Amino acid sequence: MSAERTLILVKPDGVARGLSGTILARVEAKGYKLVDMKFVHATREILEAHYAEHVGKPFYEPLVEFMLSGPVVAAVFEGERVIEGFRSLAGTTEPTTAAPGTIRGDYGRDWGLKVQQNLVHGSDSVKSAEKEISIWFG
Ligand code: D4T
Repeated sequence: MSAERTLILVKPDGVARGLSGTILARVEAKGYKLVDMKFVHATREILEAHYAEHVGKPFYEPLVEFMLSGPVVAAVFEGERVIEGFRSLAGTTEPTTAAPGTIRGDYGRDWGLKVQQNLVHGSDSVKSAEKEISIWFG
């Protein structure tokens, strides 16, 4: 059986704030293995595929604009239960209330915008991970 993999993005706010290295270091320090990585400026096409489940929601267009606002780091990490483990490390969606000790809890805040700028993305299931790794890495 092959090891579980997840797609992690350091979103444009994380890159712009100089937190890419810190964020990736925390994932590595937890013990997950970095197996692929690239610095990339997303396209609308990539984001439409990546965020297909959110089309039509009020934050969808602001989310796409935000994700197009600068480069992201796309990374694939591997390890037993890495999907669940990274989401626990990232913290909940809203950085205001994400637990201290998590990436979003420690480095994120609400900036009063139409979309939460919450530093990272992590796949939420094996199926999403497979789809997202193929979207970002082909
Ligand atoms: P991602 O997908 O980026 O890892 O974040 P989450 O799994 O925590 O959140 P999500 O997919 O539900 O939402 C994607 C993205 O949209 C922003 N968002 C979300 C927002 O600004 N307002 C909202 O009410 C929701 C649900 C934040 C993350």
